[in-house]
Amino acid sequence: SSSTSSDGGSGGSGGKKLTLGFSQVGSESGWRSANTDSVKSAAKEAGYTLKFSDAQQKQENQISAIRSFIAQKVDVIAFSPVVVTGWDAVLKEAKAKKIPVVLTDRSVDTSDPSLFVTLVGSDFTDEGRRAAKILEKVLEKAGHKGPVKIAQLEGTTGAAPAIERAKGFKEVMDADHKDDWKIVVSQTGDFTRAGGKQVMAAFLQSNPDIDVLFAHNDDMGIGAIQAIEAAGKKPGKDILIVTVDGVKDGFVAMSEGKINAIVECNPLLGPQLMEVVQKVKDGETVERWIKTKESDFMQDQAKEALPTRKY
Ligand code: GZL
Repeated sequence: SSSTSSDGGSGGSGGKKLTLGFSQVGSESGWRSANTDSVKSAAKEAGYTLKFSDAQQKQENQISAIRSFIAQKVDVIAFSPVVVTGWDAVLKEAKAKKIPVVLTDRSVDTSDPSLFVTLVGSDFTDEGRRAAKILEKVLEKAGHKGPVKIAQLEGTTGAAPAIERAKGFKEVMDADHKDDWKIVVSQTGDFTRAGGKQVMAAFLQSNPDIDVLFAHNDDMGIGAIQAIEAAGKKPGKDILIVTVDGVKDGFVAMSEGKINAIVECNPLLGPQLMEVVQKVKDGETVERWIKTKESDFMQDQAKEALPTRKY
């Protein structure tokens, strides 16, 4: 079953401490661990009582965690939905008990927009576009001429970042690279290192002449690097690699020349989340989408950036 923990805040500004129920996707990647740390430390800092549940990437665990937060009458429920569909019923139960819901990181597809107040998170479609744009720079720097055969390691099937990163990347491909870029193979690696390694090994069997790997997160890219090296090829040279996230291990791989560029996806959502949770509890209106700030990095920026990376 999923693990649930709760730690009392360090005493808020008088009055009843705000209690926040948070359902986290799991602990599948370096990004997720950094996101969890940010949520927990920001809740402590804000003096909130945090009830935290790790769903181990299973939607049913998130749904039962949300149900238990409702039963415990928490003030606000926040969660990062592992996939975009299947939330209406449980969110309607929260609405019936007048418990506001805040989404962080990933969004949901719902016919009833009143089921959540706001999303604190990145624009994944834009991350996909940025990945394609930075790939143009990587190809130019590598002096690549002619057609480009691309392998894509997709995130968790049905998850917003997987759907939207693929969509944004394809938008740029269709607009600017109809004649020279082709995604020859694409499959989910479930955002994990093991998944990236396993699927990349299979890609190399069926498509030994891949020029580029676009991985939806650093962890799958790092797993893929192991498979590429096992196949006797040089990651970052024989196969150019672009990933998303910007976790420390991604920057290390980039400083070693094994990843060519990284599109940052900021996991440090804790402070923004706590700020919006207080406003929501106080009945203030908040923006529908509170976007995180993030940038992109080429390989030659890795060494200099590493010491100041916060996650
Ligand atoms: C993106 C987040 C994704 C990361 C992965 O905001 O949902 O999930 O890109 C993580 O590393 O597993």
